[in-house]
Amino acid sequence: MSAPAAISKKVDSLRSQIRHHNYQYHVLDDPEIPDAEYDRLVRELQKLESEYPELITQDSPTQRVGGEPVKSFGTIQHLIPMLSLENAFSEDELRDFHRRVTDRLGIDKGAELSYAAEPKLDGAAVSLLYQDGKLVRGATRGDGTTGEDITHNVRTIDAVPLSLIGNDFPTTLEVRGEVFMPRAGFNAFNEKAKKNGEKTFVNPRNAAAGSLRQLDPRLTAERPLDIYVYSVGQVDGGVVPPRHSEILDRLGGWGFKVCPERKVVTGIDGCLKFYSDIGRRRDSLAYDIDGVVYKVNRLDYQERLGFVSRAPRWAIAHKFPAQEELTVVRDIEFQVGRTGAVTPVARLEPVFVGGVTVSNATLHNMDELHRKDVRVGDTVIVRRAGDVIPEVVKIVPERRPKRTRKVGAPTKCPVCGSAVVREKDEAVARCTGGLFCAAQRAEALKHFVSRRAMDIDGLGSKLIEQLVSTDRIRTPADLFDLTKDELMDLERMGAKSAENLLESIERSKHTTLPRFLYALGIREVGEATASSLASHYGKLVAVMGANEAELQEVPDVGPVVASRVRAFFAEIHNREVIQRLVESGVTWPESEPAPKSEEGKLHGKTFVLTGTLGGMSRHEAKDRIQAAGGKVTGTVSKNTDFLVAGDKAGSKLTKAQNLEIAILNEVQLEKLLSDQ
Ligand code: 5U1
Repeated sequence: MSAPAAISKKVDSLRSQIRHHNYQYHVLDDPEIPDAEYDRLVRELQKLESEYPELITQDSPTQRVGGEPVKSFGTIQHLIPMLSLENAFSEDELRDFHRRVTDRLGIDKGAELSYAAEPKLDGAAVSLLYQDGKLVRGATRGDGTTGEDITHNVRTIDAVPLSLIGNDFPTTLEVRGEVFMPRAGFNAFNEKAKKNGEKTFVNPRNAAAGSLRQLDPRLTAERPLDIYVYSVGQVDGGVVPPRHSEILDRLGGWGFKVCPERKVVTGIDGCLKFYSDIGRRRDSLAYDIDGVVYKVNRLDYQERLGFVSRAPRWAIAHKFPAQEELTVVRDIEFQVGRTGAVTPVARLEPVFVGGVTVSNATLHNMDELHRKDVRVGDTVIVRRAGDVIPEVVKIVPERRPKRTRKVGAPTKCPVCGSAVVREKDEAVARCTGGLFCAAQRAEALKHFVSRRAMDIDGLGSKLIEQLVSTDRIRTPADLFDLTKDELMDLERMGAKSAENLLESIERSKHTTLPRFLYALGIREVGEATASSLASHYGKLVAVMGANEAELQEVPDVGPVVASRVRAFFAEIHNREVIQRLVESGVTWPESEPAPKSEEGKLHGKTFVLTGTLGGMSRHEAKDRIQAAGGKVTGTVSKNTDFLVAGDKAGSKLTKAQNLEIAILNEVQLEKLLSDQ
């Protein structure tokens, strides 16, 4: 018995709704409905499909997950070879590339040549083949000519469309791109694997490649994979536009996810600017990249340029300095931090990585040291990504020498000799010396004077260590009693530097409450929390007097933070230090406490934040809106009152314009907040 026509129609309608919401959520990052509503649609479709299995189709959104494991990977021949890219490791190499391109094309106006530029993701290259708009095959790059059939796995990636949107796509369309694991997903995945005693991945690239090479698609489905497509391969029964950038736009319209950072740039100057812009933002992107790619934008030019062996002459990858290198562990020592955390640190043969020379790398904690089995003498992979502290990723077992030395957990603090204890359920061991420990005192001071805290210029680590080890400074309050003569007694400190430092200490006395709270170094209180506390309470005495339940009324303050704040101010010693700081002249403007949410002027108003705000972080903006009684959500809808749009605002801005929602820039938001 076949399904009634009404059921078949309902199934079609549910599928197109689910596809639409999938696209909004996974591709545009702009969900229109809550997750629960989406789940309801999927469940309804699943129910109908189980009642009428004859209606199940391969491209139904229910068919992503749950396929049977395959016994082995089939091999496939790529219809058109999957090429690799030539690399440029320097500006000179990029200029050579540009010169070769313009010479071959015979154009002397190289300055006006357009390139399609985008980040080069650190993932796994794949080919996706669509027939009549349906995904029929997914393959790895392999050696470029022959790849592995991973259709069962690519189908599980939510951002891979199973069927395309619209009706103007070619009958045969092969699309190429990079499957990657966003950093947040990678970290969460590894955390979970660690907890369960399972194997972790070394980096997001290995995680993506490893996930695609699973025989069981149910395992791949559990991995937080994503994709950006970057080119087309075989195209039959249809046409694509004459510029690479337009092809990417078209792919976006058919339902593929294309990198939002892509841009058309002009000439070598445009390329270099793109490289430095992306390089600057590299650490704030949600995924790992290892450079940027430029492609001559006009396809007729690409055709004229052709190929050399396996790489096109019309494209190049401009690489960032490597973030991982090999080196040898000379020793393993223990460092004591501001909160007493005792961290194993590998002392390394100096190595140039991530743009600087690295000779120390963290091993995080003893569990990590044991898990990675790092020993003195081992060759290790060191990673330095952006401003993040360099870390030992893993050892290279094949290079382990016959004689290595294992290092055990210290029972006494290497600096003050106090006991080192590890609380139950804590990964880190801590020195119990508190402010008796010179290392903890020095680290607390370094934090206190740091740029985003009290911002005292000219007081570097070496000076602080001298001041602490000679006992001239025991608490931050002692800083404000320093004299010029005392400073001039220190190594490498002349009269002029001493004067400058005293001036800088004097200047720092005029600060703000968020900075002061942050500078105190309360555990779990970072800049955002300090800001929240300051805007909620307005005055320091109010923060100091709040109990744990009251503290939890502050946006983003949960039980752990509340108990840390309470414990800090309950400590008589800390109150004395604060008292002395205030007596020394440290001061900040205080304000009235923020109104309770039902009293705030923004009460009842819903905001959505999008794009990059220049003067304040999104987090800070959110805290301040909430402190004024407003609500901040992630989705633009007819219930939104204001969209705050920063730089590079994307689809949320368009949607807000379509819904005629009031749009504020940062200055207007600031005004709205300060009028409260
Ligand atoms: N972003 C990007 N990555 N990537 C890798 N574009 C790009 N293009 C590639 C490769 C291998 O090859 C082109 C020749 C299509």
